[in-house]
Amino acid sequence: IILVLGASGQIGNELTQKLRVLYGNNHVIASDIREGNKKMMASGPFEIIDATDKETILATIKQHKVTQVYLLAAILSATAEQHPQKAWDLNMNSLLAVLDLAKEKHIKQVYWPSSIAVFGPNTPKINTPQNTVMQPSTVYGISKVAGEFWCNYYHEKFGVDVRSLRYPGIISWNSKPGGGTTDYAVDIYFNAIEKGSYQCFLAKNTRLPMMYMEDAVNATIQLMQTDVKNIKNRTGYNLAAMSFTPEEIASEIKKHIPEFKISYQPDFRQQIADSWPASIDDSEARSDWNWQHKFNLSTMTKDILTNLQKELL
Ligand code: VAH
Repeated sequence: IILVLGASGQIGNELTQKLRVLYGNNHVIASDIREGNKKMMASGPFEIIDATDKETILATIKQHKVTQVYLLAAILSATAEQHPQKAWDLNMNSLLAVLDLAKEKHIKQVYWPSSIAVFGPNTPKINTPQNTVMQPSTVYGISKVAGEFWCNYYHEKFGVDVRSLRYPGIISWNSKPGGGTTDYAVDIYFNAIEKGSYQCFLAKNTRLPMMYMEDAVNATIQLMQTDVKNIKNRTGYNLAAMSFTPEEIASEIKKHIPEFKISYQPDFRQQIADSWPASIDDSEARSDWNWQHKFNLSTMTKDILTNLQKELL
């Protein structure tokens, strides 16, 4: 039985749906601090759980005989800059609670998402390697670096089977993100369909590593299903698919919506984006457990616009 903490979030929502398809609706307990969307609430068991509340998580584990926990509850980069203490508390205390439950043998396996936000301004920006300088300049990035080392510590010291991926920016049409810096690449599609224009909060040449949600969800499940002997990294595997700028995604959209207009109004999130790599080397994930992305900018754009046109029009 799987428990997803943070199931109402951008990744948690899609991950829960995919896990339910694979394992059966009643084998995946969804939970979050607030209810999920209609589809989530109708497709299987849901519980209101504060991901930092170890006792409640333990009670749920016992009640449903949970063996795996996916911890997707977090405060993302932009919101974390506005509420540093809250972000640190949620991002760290939820991880430590779940790692302790695994150390105490209440669960067998943990998934915890890291991020390319672990890298900072003095990290090599092109094809950033798996092992390199990590001096994040954001609260979110600090919490992710700390989290990576806690995961590795619990694995080395207590044998906890915790697995982690450094997600790039993740783009979805089905669930809206909240509080991220890469969210412009989600908002742009909704605006292109609904308004035919978009004011981008990052500068036009801001290149960032990005990935379609379907690839991110598949990578997560693939990592959790791979034989333990293939896992050589217990901090967080670099994971990549593509890199693009706002200008490039806008011109891809114009191939489908020729009259689409974009303008640029960088805000405080520009500084966050500028501290991150432009592209990521994920060769270790590809060699250790056969990771392979499927979507690039043009196939992702086609898939999103087709789905949104069905949904919104
Ligand atoms: C954010 N989507 O923007 C997240 C992610 C690398 C970006 O960590 O904060």
